Amino acid sequence: MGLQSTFLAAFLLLTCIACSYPHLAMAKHAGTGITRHYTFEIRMRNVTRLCKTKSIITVNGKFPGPRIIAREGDRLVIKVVNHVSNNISIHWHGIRQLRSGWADGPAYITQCPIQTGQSYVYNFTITGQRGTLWYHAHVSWIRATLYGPIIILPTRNTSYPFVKPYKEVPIIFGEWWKADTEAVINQALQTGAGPNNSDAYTINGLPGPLYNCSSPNETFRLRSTL
Ligand SMILES: *[C@@H]1O[C@H](CO)[C@@H](O)[C@H](O)[C@H]1NC(C)=O
Ligand SMILES: *[C@@H]1O[C@H](CO)[C@@H](O)[C@H](O)[C@H]1NC(C)=O
Ligand SMILES: *[C@@H]1O[C@H](CO)[C@@H](O)[C@H](O)[C@H]1NC(C)=O
Ligand SMILES: *[C@@H]1O[C@H](CO)[C@@H](O)[C@H](O)[C@H]1NC(C)=O
Ligand SMILES: *[C@@H]1O[C@H](CO)[C@@H](O)[C@H](O)[C@H]1NC(C)=O
Ligand SMILES: *[C@@H]1O[C@H](CO)[C@@H](O)[C@H](O)[C@H]1NC(C)=O
Ligand SMILES: *[C@@H]1O[C@H](CO)[C@@H](O)[C@H](O)[C@H]1NC(C)=O
Ligand SMILES: [Cu+2]
Repeated sequence: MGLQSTFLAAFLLLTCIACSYPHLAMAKHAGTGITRHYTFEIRMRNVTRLCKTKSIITVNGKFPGPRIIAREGDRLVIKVVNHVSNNISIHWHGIRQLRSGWADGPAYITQCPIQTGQSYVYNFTITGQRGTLWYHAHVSWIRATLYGPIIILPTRNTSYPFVKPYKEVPIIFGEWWKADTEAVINQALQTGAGPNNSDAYTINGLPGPLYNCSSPNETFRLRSTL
């Protein structure tokens, strides 16, 4: 399963939460929210997975990237500063950009990518949506390491249409390549063959315990305290 199909699966999984409750879209309070500011410094960081260390592109040195938390009706103002040598843009995946298409993120579609040393301010409101979405880079395969959750809470005094869960943990599926992911996609584009398979599937950036060389503190665990 390639990167694209995995993200597609995650996309379907996550967006179903939104599409199952179309009536909620009516319960919006556009313009009643607050403005939440974030700064994303795009930086390299060395990360070890499967016994191999490599340099990856991250948001603020975090992998996965930091959580964005907002309420339905809020405005998000996210300044992205590019400190790496690659061009960058970030897609706020699943957010309906209502009259803010230039904040959507796909490079060369709705914006030029952010070049090295440059910054761009994404400015948009969240209207008629709640649940968990995610953001990821939208140039080449940089999204292999640059991604993180967007948590949209209901407006105050509004509940989700289900019983309050015991615990809420954002879960993001991904894939890990020991090789440089830009080299993987460039080779595929040059040869016309499919890109090399990843070396591991990941949950929140960590492989499971069954791969060779999955050290205990570098594998995903979800503990229950019930
Ligand atoms: C990653 O490690 C290499 C080799 O040790 C080092 O040269 C480089 O500066 C490190 N990069 C970062 C971002 O720490
Ligand atoms: C970065 O973006 C600029 C402007 O679109 C483009 O001219 C340049 O070729 C891009 N660089 C890479 C490495 O893709
Ligand atoms: C974000 O967009 C709103 C509406 O267009 C505008 O009033 C506000 O000044 C913008 N904020 C920034 C930081 O660009
Ligand atoms: C939420 O409910 C509490 C208690 O009923 C009330 O005091 C508060 O004003 C409400 N807040 C909003 C934003 O409606
Ligand atoms: C892809 O896999 C082939 C076969 O294992 C290997 O020779 C090649 O170096 C890999 N490409 C990259 C970019 O890692
Ligand atoms: C782990 O390594 C051993 C020895 O190289 C190999 O036989 C086995 O298939 C590997 N297991 C996985 C899950 O990659
Ligand atoms: C796991 O433990 C090793 C040895 O203490 C440490 O070097 C490494 O950074 C840790 N990895 C994580 C992801 O915390
Ligand atoms: Cu996307």
